[in-house]
Amino acid sequence: METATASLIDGRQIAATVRQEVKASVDAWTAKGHRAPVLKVVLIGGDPASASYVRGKNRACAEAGIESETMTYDADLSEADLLTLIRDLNGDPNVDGILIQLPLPRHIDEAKVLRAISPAKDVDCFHPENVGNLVTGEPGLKPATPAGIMEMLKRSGIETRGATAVVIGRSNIVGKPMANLLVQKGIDATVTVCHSRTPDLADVCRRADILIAAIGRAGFVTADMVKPGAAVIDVGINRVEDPTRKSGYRLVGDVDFNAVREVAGHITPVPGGVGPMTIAMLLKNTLFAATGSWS
Ligand code: BQF
Repeated sequence: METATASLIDGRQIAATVRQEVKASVDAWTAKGHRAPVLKVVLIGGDPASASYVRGKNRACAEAGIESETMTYDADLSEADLLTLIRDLNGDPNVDGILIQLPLPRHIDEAKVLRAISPAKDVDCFHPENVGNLVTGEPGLKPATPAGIMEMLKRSGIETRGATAVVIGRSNIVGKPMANLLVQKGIDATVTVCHSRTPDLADVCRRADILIAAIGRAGFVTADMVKPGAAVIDVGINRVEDPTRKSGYRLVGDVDFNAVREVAGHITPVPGGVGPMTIAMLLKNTLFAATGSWS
């Protein structure tokens, strides 16, 4: 039997549109005589993936007219010195946004560091005050990956109202804030959060009109876990060995893409899906931190 293939949600394309919109807003802001928005990125240690993410963020900022400066430190930077640096950036009126690139070295207490960032400059939205505002539905900064997914759903015409949404993964960065955004008034999805201890996970997933995979395991979501016609959003970025690539690896998501695309109605690719939206929403958050407006 012939089966329809899912339509691809092109994250690169949607992100490019968002980035253009941010650029237009930045241009309007500076045309009124304000300085350009300024983002400070703190990169600690030599993790190549982190360095590459930071380069991507800096490039995206430059294209949108946002000034970004990366402050690079050795992995042995002390927690006390990092806290001092954050306090200096908090008090600097020429800094709008502060981003501490994660993960941090093991000797640094991540929660303590993220609490030290001024909520008004917290463009990753990890400060408890911003997390609280997200949960209660107050306006403000939103975590970039879940906000990017909301933007993708909206701009792809995927109905959330009355939809059953299943989020696989309960991280503070993706799963928990994602579930909170989906249940907000006006979005109106009915949300289930699954994790490694969830019984009958496949059965739960099969009820989803919107299935969000943020597990961190390559190809975890298989075709039998997907309701026909569902929108499948793949947050995973996993390295798998691939001797045909000159790097020796390729990136795959948490979804078995080739099998699931035969069942789903909409699907995001990896790369080129959620990842570019994360960067676009970081720009949007920096615009908001600088101007107090989303546009
Ligand atoms: C794409 C991240 C895990 C741990 C720390 C575009 C990004 C990724 C993929 C990117 C991520 C993941 C970032 C693509 C930022 C997303 O084309 O598919 C962009 O730069 N990301 C990060 O800063 O830290 C992480 C994932």
